[in-house]
Amino acid sequence: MTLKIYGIAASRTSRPLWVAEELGLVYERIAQPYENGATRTPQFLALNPNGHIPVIDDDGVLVWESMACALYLAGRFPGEVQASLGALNHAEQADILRWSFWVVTECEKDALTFLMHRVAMPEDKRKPELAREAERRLAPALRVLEQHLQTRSYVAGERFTVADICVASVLAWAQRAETMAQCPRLADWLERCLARPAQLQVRVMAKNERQNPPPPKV
Ligand SMILES: N[C@@H](CCC(=O)N[C@@H](CS)C(=O)NCC(=O)O)C(=O)O
Repeated sequence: MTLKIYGIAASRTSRPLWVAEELGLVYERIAQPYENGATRTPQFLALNPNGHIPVIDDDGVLVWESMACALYLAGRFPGEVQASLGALNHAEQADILRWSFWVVTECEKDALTFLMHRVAMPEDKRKPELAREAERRLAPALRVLEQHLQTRSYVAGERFTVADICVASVLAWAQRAETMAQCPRLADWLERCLARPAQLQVRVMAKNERQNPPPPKV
């Protein structure tokens, strides 16, 4: 059965989609929106009882939580050795795990608040003080990654891996934070990640869906 990825691209579904596009996987994309309770139907809750996208259905193996989805696909479809997004040894595995968990626990909430209140919401709804506070809390974490990248080109070493996808997909929300300008290695790494053809492909999907919003599927 074909691998299924549920979720619109302009959401955390972009994480497993980015992995799938990098690996050239054959998959069916079910562009399930999430607004207006679309993920709270009994049918959708049977896929993910939390009522969130993304969800992956790999021949009956259901995976939710976007980072778990990304890590799952990278491990499940290792591809050619050099093109593999997953770990090739235990040291890489350690980096992939710790940085993926790190970005969710140390950065995601503040990066999202920053994005919403500095960039994404209509100006009259933004609360600049929330963006400032989020940016202030985010700064030490960004410096930690800046330090890590002093001696390597990618999060887990010299090879682009799923760790870069997990971390970049969150830090892209904070790309306009002032601390980025003080973290040249981090800014350069983020730019390289976001310029990858697979990531551009996901952004095209998101743009198309913004122009033609898909109806709920499940
Ligand atoms: N921690 C979860 C969060 C998922 C999440 O909040 N997804 C949003 C879209 S980005 C959603 O489905 N919201 C709809 C809802 O909660 O009703 C993950 O990373 O997958």
